Amino acid sequence: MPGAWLSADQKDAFVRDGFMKVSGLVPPEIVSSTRAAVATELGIDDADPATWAGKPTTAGDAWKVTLPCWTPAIEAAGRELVGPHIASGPKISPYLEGIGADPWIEGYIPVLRYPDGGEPVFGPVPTSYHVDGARFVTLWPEELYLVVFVYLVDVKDYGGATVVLPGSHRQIFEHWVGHPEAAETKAPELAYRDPLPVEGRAGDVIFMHYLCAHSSSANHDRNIRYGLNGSINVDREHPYKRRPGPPAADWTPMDYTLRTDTLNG
Ligand SMILES: O=C(O)CCC(=O)C(=O)O
Repeated sequence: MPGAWLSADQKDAFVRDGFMKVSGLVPPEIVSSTRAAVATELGIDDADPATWAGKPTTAGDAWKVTLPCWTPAIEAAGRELVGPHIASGPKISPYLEGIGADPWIEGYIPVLRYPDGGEPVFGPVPTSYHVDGARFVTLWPEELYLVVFVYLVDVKDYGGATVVLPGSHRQIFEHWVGHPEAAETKAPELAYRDPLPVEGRAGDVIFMHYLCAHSSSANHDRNIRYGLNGSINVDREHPYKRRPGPPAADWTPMDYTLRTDTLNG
């Protein structure tokens, strides 16, 4: 049923802030079995820090155990943000491509933040932010629509939360629209709103606009922050169509974020 997964407030938040968090898209038993499967793949015992030493932060090889977390509800919620046409099946992981591995994956790349020690307080505030882009960063959505980041454990603001710059998607769009060749992974230096560490519960899903600047952050909790990085991609058979002029009744939240009628000049 259209509109079944996201509230009007969540869609408004996506348009305004460039990200929002949704609960209930992945069944709890799948969240915990996937966390356990990622740990097993990496030879990690959550109760034994000695087994964490030397383990990767970005665990590309472990993508195979993540597919159960790619649920129909996640795709349905994604369609509510970008419209009916999204890519299905295997996707190219820019991360795996970048390290010269077989880049085709289904599901997600696990991203772990190991405890850094220190007081249970958020900080240091990241100083460098990026947009994921896919294989190349583009002003208009050519490959990537949404970053889909799933927490597999409860995450406090100080516990390795993903940090976003609210509103950056629109600022970056406006900044690059006059010179799209400038688009790159590193977020441009602009007067952003304050960085926001996104707290969440196990199973929460953060949907980020493809131009939403974000960063990882230090983990001052005692447990490993398990996250999954996936994406909703453009269906090549149905490329994104730009929407000129003022909003129309059939505009998606994504269309609103890319409106051009309010641009200065
Ligand atoms: O680990 C995180 O919280 C964010 C990771 C990140 O920046 C990314 O996956 O692009």
